[in-house]
Amino acid sequence: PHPQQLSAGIIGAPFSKGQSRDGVESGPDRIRAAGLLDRLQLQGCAVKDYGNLTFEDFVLDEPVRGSKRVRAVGSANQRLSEAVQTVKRDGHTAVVLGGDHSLAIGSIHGHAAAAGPLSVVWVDAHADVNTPLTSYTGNLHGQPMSYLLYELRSKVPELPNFSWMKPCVSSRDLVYVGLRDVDPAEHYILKLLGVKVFSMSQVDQLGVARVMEETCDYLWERAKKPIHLSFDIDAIDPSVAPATGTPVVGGLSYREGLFITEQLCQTGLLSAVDLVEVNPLRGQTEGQVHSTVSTAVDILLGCFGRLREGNHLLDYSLPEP
Ligand code: EXY
Ligand code: MN
Ligand code: MN
Repeated sequence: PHPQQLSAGIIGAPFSKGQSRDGVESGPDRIRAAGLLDRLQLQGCAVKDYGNLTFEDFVLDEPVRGSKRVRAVGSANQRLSEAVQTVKRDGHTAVVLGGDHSLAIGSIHGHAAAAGPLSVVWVDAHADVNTPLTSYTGNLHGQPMSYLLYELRSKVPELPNFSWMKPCVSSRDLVYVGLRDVDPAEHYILKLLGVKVFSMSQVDQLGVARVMEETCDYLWERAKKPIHLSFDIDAIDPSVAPATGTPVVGGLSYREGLFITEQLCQTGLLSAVDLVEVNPLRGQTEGQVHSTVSTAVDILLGCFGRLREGNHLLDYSLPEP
């Protein structure tokens, strides 16, 4: 689709309690300050900014089965789910600016509640599919997919402030791209469920073009469903996007990252995007922060039709001499 046929509904989700490093809550404002809205509008895309969500504070939020700040994460995601449902019912492609990746729980839940069964493309260095019982760290940002998958329902304990949500994604409708730091239990889960994974090995082997071709073929084998892209900035190599909480060497290049967005946009099925884990406080220099934030902006522009070959508005006409 042409950018002028698209509209973005932007939700800021300045949430950081799915992990332990300060700073990721300033992601939404930094991404806006880098000109996201203006640049989307300049490429012809309609934009509505729904502002930043606010989240409930929990004074007592003791670990549950080793997982940290479960009540805060559950409550924040309930709000986010409702916000995403509103944006989808208003007819926009939803954009969730994180915040940490635990936000995918509410984002994907809300998207599915409004749009029905989804395909999920998860671009990340990590699989984020630990259950509360397999996590080494207790951080919820390493767990969101385990709450969302039907197939893991019986493996996830009941948690406070999570009773509003039910799994809504089938493991056959999930594709990972960019993995390179997967815990043993996560690897076991991915193999057990037969999840489609394009780790960095497959990106090396096949190239990003074949990876995206196979991603789409795989997701469309049964039906063309709306696509939810959950893009963790740490999928991109830390030489380009260092300002993030859990950087891992050997990641996607800037070009591979953009190519993924160009291809997904061209499907015409991209229905919601998360851009998470930008943490300005994790950059060692202002240059590192700038590089990370501008990569995040470019990824989002790619999701809304920006092409590296160039673009022009539909009513463009050459000036007459
Ligand atoms: N697998 C590790 C954990 O469960 O804590 C690391 C997860 C990092 C999650 C990042 C955001 O994608
Ligand atoms: Mn992640
Ligand atoms: Mn990650």
